[in-house]
Amino acid sequence: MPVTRGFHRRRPEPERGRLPPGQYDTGSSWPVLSAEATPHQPEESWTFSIDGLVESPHTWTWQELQALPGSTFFGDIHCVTTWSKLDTTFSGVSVDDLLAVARPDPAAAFVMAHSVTGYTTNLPLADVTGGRAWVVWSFDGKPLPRQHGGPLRLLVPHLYFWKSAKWLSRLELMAEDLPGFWEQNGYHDRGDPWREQRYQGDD
Ligand SMILES: Nc1nc2c(c(=O)[nH]1)N[C@H]1C(S)=C(S)[C@@H](COP(=O)(O)O)O[C@H]1N2
Ligand SMILES: [Mo]
Repeated sequence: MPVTRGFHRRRPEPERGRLPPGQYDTGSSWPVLSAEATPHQPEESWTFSIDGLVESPHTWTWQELQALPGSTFFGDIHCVTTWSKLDTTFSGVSVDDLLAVARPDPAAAFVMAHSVTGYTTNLPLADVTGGRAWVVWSFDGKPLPRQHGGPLRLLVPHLYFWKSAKWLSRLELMAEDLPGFWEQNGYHDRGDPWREQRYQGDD
């Protein structure tokens, strides 16, 4: 029963409740999980676009992104392979601010995030709005390392980390849900770590 859960159990680690079910704290390490080779396109030629079902498709250059009002996330990230990393700090711009420029069509309900490498991942539009998603280029105040998605990655920390596409080039707004790379390979469409939505068929 949820009400009595933990009542008879000792909880030595004070922060235990911060870990979603089945996750462990990876501490100061940060595993690299990449399906592709790390791309090395320079920042100066990087562009990021929002297109698809929007009123005003828009492409930002690297310099234009840096000039936007900044936004910082401080909190935890959770990989489906069961590591979580606590107290991370990522900075960039909030997806809300980018969408305010592109103006989603009322029919838009899903997003496909595209990496320059061809990696894709799908998300409900509602999961990248409301101050819960960022396009980031710095970690702990330093440029985001290449192997972790630098120069630019998506950050959607309330979902499993495969939704946070590295080397982000594009958010495509869609009316219908289409599976991205891992979702076509058996992973869950939404991927909420607190509900342990790891694989297709999980709740
Ligand atoms: N382009 C791209 N983005 C990606 C991935 C990938 O393989 N390619 N892996 C995803 C997965 S499964 C995780 S857990 C995180 C890993 O990010 P990290 O390598 O910075 O820890 O990136 C996600 N974004
Ligand atoms: Mo992952």
